[in-house]
Amino acid sequence: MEKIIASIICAGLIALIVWWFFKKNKDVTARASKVNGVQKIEIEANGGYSPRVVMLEKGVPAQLTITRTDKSNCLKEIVFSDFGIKRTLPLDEPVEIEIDTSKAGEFNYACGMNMYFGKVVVK
Ligand SMILES: [Cu+2]
Repeated sequence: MEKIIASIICAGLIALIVWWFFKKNKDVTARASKVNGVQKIEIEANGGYSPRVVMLEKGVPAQLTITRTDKSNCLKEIVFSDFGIKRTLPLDEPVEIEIDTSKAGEFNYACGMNMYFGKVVVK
């Protein structure tokens, strides 16, 4: 009897870990969706970036819409150093940023203080 109970608890724990991992993973990486030939994706800046990693298709125009909902000033600026982009994110106001997808690669972005990071992957 004890063994059965132990097995059930064990299976439950594994299910919980798997569920948590997938849930978390889903929040971290997202693929942009195409609207009229433009890849679009929304990113929320709140204690970090969500999704943190954005997958883009090479050669298709891309636009990120970033909204800062975090009242702290840490995420006030966003910097895409590879693209020479530095933008201010006003609180609760969506800011559109065009990303050059002509070259494949992984391009990091960060808050103005280099504390929070995200990544754009062009494939
Ligand atoms: Cu910061």
